[in-house]
Amino acid sequence: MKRITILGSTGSVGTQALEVVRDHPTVFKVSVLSALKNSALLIQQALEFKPAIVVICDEGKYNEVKNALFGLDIKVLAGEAALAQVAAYVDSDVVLTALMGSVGLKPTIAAIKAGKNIALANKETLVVAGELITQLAIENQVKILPVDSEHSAIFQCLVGEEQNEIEKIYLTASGGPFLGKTKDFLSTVKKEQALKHPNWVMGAKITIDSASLMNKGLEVIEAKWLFNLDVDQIDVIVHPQSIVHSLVQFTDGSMKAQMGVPDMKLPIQYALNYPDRLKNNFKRFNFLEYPNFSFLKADMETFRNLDLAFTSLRKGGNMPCILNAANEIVVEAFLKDKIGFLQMSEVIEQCMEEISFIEKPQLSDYLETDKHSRILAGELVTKSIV
Ligand code: MN3
Repeated sequence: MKRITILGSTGSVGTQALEVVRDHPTVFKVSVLSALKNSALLIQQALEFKPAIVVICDEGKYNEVKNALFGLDIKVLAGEAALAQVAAYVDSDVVLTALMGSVGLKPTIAAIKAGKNIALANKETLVVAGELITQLAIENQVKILPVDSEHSAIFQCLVGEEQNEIEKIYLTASGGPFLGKTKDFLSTVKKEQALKHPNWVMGAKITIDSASLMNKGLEVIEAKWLFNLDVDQIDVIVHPQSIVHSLVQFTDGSMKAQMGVPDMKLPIQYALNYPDRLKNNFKRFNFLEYPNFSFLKADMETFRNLDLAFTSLRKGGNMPCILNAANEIVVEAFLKDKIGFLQMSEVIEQCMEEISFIEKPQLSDYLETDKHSRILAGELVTKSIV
């Protein structure tokens, strides 16, 4: 049995991971579950999956969870700090980090130090501190197994290719709901339009990131660290059908792609049970439903976030951390109608210009950078007029 810790079990990836566990009761066992504030769902999940520990980050809901699970052999903890503690829980083999945003950093570090393999769904962790995390994983001999569909695709293409060099990777992007739109159009869009993703059902933050192409930008940075690449070895190609999940090109020009119907449960299942594949009844691809595949250049002039992400990666140091923190603030502001769609890029760019650059950051530098960028981005949002 693989014993699994799910940090962020009530979110989109978390709930889908539990569906995978439910379908394979002889393969997986849940050790730890954690939720930000959805206590009702956390209680329901705890009653069904009987983990040893649950964490509710919102401390105001501790009593509710504690009372609901009274008499059961389930330890209840509260507060964000408890995440790092449970990430190192001894009776667990894999930690699925399905948290939203840079809050995933500390628990991921704790899990790696405790020798746990990481099923990484929280891309912000690698965006903020990719160098530190990958180095730590090597030192502690743990695997970082990507859950992000594009990175899972690359990871699957690389199985059996350990001795072969990668020339280039292509990350595919659906283009999101605003594919082909102009800046004029984007200047007036509202959250309701941005939240309608054509192919994937995901949480609000990542859906907005997909609409602005920031999600692809974060994925470029994630790919750099996961696969130890130079920025020039990473390319983004728009593929609106979202069937080719990404491609690897080797030094002989040969390319491998991983394909499938868009369903996050597939990369989740692959990461949780790596290296073995599991039978399932997920929808199968049908060629007749897709007579044409298309591939287009990503429009980085209209969707500036992707360009900003490449710029931050070229600059290195704490620059991706600044980009990520500012982005978390502007997405939250956009979801509250406090800022326009295009202004999100403007605030991020200004933060990248104004926050002090640190070439070789330590963990404390990342945490400080994250904090300062959030404060500055918040001030810029307040000053902006929608
Ligand atoms: Mn993705």
